[in-house]
Amino acid sequence: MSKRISLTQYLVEQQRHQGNIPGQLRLLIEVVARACKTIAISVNKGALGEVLGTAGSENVQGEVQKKLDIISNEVLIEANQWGGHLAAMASEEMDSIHPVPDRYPQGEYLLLFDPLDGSSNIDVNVSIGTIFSVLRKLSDHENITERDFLQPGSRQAAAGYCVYGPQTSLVLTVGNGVAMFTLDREMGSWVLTQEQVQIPADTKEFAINMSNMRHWAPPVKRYIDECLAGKEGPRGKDFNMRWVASMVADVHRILTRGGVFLYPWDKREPDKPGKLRLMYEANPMAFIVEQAGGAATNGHQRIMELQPGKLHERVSVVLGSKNEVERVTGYHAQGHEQSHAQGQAQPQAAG
Ligand code: P6P
Repeated sequence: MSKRISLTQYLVEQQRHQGNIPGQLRLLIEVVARACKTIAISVNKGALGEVLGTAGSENVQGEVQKKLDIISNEVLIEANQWGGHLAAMASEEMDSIHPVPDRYPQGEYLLLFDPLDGSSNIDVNVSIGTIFSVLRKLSDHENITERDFLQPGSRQAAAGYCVYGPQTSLVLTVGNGVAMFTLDREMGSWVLTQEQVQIPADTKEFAINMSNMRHWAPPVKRYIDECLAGKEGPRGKDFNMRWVASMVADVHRILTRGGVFLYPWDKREPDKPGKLRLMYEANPMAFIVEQAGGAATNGHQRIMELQPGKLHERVSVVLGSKNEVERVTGYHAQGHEQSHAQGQAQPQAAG
């Protein structure tokens, strides 16, 4: 068996060769990775651990919280607040930011996370995951506010996710490519299983919730119709479809074998640019996908260029194999030109 490289050794060697993982960032990543192992233990217990079902509360998004949503959120808060590497945290499950308590030293980083993405899959034993994004604290004042978090995704220092599936996998980027680690449950350690992950530029597989088809904007409808037309259609090839309804699982498949993932604006709630959240779902996944040679836009521009206005704002997402993302984005641009020429309003792009 080839020499096993642990997460710690990977991070130390990245720092030695690339100098892009200062001590506080290495501690942050290792603490989050350890927290994901704790979450995995609860997830894997299922019905035996009395962790299934709803918690009888709603989150800031107005979504029913599952017991594991709250457990995962608390695990990440508890694990990260004492180490001196963070100034504050933000979570899908918390209305406002969580500054590090005064009894602990304040660090240089801000951590954002969706503690358990794909909650609707928990009770039916389908893969779910944790998504995290790391920003640097820009101001030197002590009292961190929501404004300190409102940085474009291009400023992320690191991003990653953990998928709790048949294997428990940790995927990480610090801006020098994408690495994958698999949890060795016997040893309780993360083992490097792939480095410099690359997403194929082309694909024959798309991921979208087809039940929303009648609500899509024309460019999305055109793209999917052409995929469905297969060999006889303008694409000249047949396509396959997948939709796990856990972004982490769909993104992990795309990182592993290519594909394009779409959660676009639709007219069910026209004031919302999309369902997914910019700061702790779209931005970290966009960083990872771009670092793996893929692309990530909101249909109009790079997700990582968007200037956030609110902590929990939503965004349209098109990400994955570069040539497919560019095709979808191109259809939006053509649609915009046509609508502009006809003087019609275009669906919201972001915000
Ligand atoms: P729908 C999970 O709730 C999530 O935020 C993403 O992980 C997933 O891609 C999407 O929503 C699924 O949404 O509308 O298909 O249930």
